[in-house]
Amino acid sequence: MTDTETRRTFITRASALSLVIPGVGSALVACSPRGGERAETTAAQATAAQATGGSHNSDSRLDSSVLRGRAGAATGAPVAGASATTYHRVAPELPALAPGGLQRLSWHAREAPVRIDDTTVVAAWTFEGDVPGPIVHTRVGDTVEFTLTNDADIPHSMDFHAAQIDPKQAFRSAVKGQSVSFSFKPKYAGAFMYHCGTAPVLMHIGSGMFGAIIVSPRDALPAAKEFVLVQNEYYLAAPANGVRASDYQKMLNTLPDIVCFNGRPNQYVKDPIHVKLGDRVRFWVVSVGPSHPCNFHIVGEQFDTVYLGAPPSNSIRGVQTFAVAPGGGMVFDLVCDVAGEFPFVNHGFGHGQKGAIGLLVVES
Ligand SMILES: [Cu+2]
Repeated sequence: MTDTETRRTFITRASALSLVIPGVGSALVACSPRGGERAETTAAQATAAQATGGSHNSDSRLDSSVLRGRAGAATGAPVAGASATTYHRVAPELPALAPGGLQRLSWHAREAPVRIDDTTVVAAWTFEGDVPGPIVHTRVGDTVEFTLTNDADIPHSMDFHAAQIDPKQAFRSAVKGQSVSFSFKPKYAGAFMYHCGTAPVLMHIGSGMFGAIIVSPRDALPAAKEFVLVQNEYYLAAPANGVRASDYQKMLNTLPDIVCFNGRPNQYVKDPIHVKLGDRVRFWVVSVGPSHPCNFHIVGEQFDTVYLGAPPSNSIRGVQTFAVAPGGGMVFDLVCDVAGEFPFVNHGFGHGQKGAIGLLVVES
């Protein structure tokens, strides 16, 4: 066995070990206000629903804190046949900009089984059926027109960190069958998080409702091979019918079972990212948490430039490791002038060991 194979085997085994931690409770099906005809929710409707539901909601107008008092219960419901869900690698490449300066997005919030490795299917709450949700790529000053339709039994919402907008209106929750629409023009460039903002936010992010919106500056950055890495944590209950629900008590305790990039532990160790010698490589790194940072580091390399916010401003040079706070994003450039296999890791190694690691292969 080569050194590389040994390292990959160790990493995979170490990650697999983290999956046997026993979970708490079994699946829970949350009750919630039921939506009627598909319709735009209004603030009045939402407020009325909140009043009748008697639920607290700090930053949106409906919530799922109907779960209050059931701490320790797992969230999400096992889905029939979910264990047959197939695995797919999440493409890390930054997608092209939408033409014409307009990005129209019509997404659905729904529950879905997501296979994150050979042994684990998560009963996830999702945007568009996957974890993370789709990568959005826009540009400073362009327009994002967004509609979220909720197909799920509990309320959900959307909070774009790239927007400056009244959150009580735009980020309000929709009940089943209803939609919320809003638009915005990003003011700053950067790697931004999006997530469901329905309370308790911890539960909605922890169950899979997150992703990245990448905002490029008007004046292009140096040409690069560009990739997006979204780091998240999973807090999972014991398997039931081949599926693992999320465990809210574990989320509160902030001791994750898995920490990973783009929703799958070790996926870029199994199937690395390839670039060519001489390439400039740009990682747009978003740490969605819900509770831990990504201490981003590339073994055997140094970052030529790290943009702390709004590239091309706020840059620092010659960096080994930089922490991306939960709820934050940064841009990491390196120039690949050495060939080889370079592990990119969360250098908080308790979390790197749980799956937040991948390989960048620089081909000569
Ligand atoms: Cu949600």
